[in-house]
Amino acid sequence: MHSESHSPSWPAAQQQAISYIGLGSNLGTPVETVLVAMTELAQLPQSKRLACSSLYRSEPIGPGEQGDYINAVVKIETQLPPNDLLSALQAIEQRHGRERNGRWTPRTLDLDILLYDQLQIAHEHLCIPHSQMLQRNFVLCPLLEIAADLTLPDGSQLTDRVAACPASRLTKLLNSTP
Ligand code: A4P
Ligand code: MG
Repeated sequence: MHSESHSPSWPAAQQQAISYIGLGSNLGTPVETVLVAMTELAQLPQSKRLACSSLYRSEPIGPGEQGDYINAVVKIETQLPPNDLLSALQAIEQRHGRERNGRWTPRTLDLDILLYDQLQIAHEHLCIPHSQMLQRNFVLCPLLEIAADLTLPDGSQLTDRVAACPASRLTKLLNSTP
């Protein structure tokens, strides 16, 4: 958990912002974990869950032999400033027994802030838009499902970003929208 104070460039006491959260799991019971995490995202303080993508099975990106991931994206409306939202997401990860064993290693639950309105920040502990999202079809495809007309903070269209994204194995699980 992080204790740094608000950077002056971050929104303080908030109006409503739209944020997209990426969910990923490849340890334990990933489908169940992601579905439970979706219900927990509906209970975030000062927030409302607006949409959930389907669940997707994806090829793991990371070191060594790892199981497939289950990925999804959730849209929320929130009054939490970005750093408070990050803390709330990390608390949910902890409840799911998340252990941090290194970058891109297997995990019970990973929750990433993909987007927060049109905000662009590159802070040591919080980078928005998420630094890897444009290279990951397991992020962009579920995002497209719930935000087809989205314009990204750099002015590009999500549909164009999906078309340009490197292909890796990705399967939508049928009837998996909660
Ligand atoms: N952090 C910075 N920006 C953000 C943000 N926008 N949202 C910081 C959330 N956290 C952010 O994260 C490390 C630190 O990133 C946090 O303390 C936070 O301050 P972490 O969750 O502890 O570590 P990590 O997830 O291993 O690192 P990283 O670099 O965030 O990895 P990613 O990008 O989350 O990738 N393959 C498939 N198929 N599907 C996946 O979901 N996920 C990963 C993890 C790798 N391979 C995958 C998948
Ligand atoms: Mg992460």
